[in-house]
Amino acid sequence: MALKHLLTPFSGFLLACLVAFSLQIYFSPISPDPLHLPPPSHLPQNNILQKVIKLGDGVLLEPEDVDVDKDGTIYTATRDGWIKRLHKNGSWENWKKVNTDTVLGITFTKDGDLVACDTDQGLLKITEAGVTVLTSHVNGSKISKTAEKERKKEEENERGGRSKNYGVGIGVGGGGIGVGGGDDVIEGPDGSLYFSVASTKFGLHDWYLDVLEAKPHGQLLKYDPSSRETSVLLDHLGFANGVAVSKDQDYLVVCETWKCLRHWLEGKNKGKTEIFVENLPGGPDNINLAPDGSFWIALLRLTREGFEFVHTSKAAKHLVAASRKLTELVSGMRTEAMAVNVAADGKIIKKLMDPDGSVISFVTNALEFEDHLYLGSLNANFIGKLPLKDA
Ligand SMILES: *[C@@H]1O[C@H](CO)[C@@H](O)[C@H](O)[C@H]1NC(C)=O
Ligand SMILES: *[C@@H]1O[C@H](CO)[C@@H](O)[C@H](O)[C@H]1NC(C)=O
Ligand SMILES: [Ca+2]
Repeated sequence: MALKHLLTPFSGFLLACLVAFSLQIYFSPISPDPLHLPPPSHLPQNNILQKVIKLGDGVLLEPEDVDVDKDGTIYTATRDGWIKRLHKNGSWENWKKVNTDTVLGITFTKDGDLVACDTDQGLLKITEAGVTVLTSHVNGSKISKTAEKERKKEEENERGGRSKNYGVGIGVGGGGIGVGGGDDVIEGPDGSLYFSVASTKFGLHDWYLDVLEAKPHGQLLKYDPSSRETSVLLDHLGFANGVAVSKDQDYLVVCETWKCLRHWLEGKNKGKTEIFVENLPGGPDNINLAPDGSFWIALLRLTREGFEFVHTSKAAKHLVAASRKLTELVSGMRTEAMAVNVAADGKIIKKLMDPDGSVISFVTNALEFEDHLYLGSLNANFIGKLPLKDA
């Protein structure tokens, strides 16, 4: 009798748990696969990135990418919707208003125009005259398919009184935005613009869900300025991000989860794609060609120490995906900064770190210019400037 009394509430509780868990999987925003983490890096830890000088401290809201024009003026896109630039005399200028917090990668073309990836609108051209959209569609459909979906979802959530935002603190805007409109861009030798789409499924605020889902939703697109057409060059990439062109302009490099691919633009292998570097000790963000022909790649620590198990368990992924707090607990971007220098043969030469993120973390870009490294970050209100003699 006593046992029966005990058992009923207990089994009821178990049943409730089971139902709740099944429902959670049923309504889960992700359909996850296991993510195989890279082997531990053999390069020693260091704190070289803690030596950065802070440029524009407090003026620059989460500057993701950095580029330099012919005159040595430094440009970045910030989360308050500006393209800001640093003149040689040390003064910052709010150069052009883009009115969106979703501009990530920027690059200068040989003609001196600034091209920017807006994850919401597509590829933008920014000149003294103003801002124009170069392309927003690929193969007849909107590049940033997620943008509209996200906005609708968020509106519904707000109406329902439960606003979900899985983004790990990126952006100040409230609107849902897609990483689908472009992440990083580079001009090829023939004037084509090559740009990456990190995820055709999840938005910028939801990008950690793409990490958890671990399915290859990324693409490399090509915009041909003469025909004004955009095509898919590479499909099914895992969170496609940084794009760069080699010193001899004979190949381009596009980065995805833990590795970068080399796609030949010229020569006997033209059109072929192969692995350039793999087993990177973090998730690659932007990549930039260095003056000596090597590359600098910013690496993200995707997982906080001790939470690696989440990537191998579907149940844990569903659980984490259901709560923004858990997502923040698991994600490691704000706990560390890392950049690597990779030779033209794909060998990792050097690793620079802020191992506890105490000075800079979430470094998304490393650009070498005049013997310094310029570091963008989605968790800083400055650009880090590191004298390379200290590296
Ligand atoms: C710095 O240079 C820019 C561009 O030439 C100029 O507009 C600005 O007024 C200068 N600022 C100072 C403080 O000299
Ligand atoms: C582009 O669209 C056509 C027609 O809808 C389709 O057959 C083709 O597979 C698409 N190509 C890509 C790369 O999506
Ligand atoms: Ca990027």
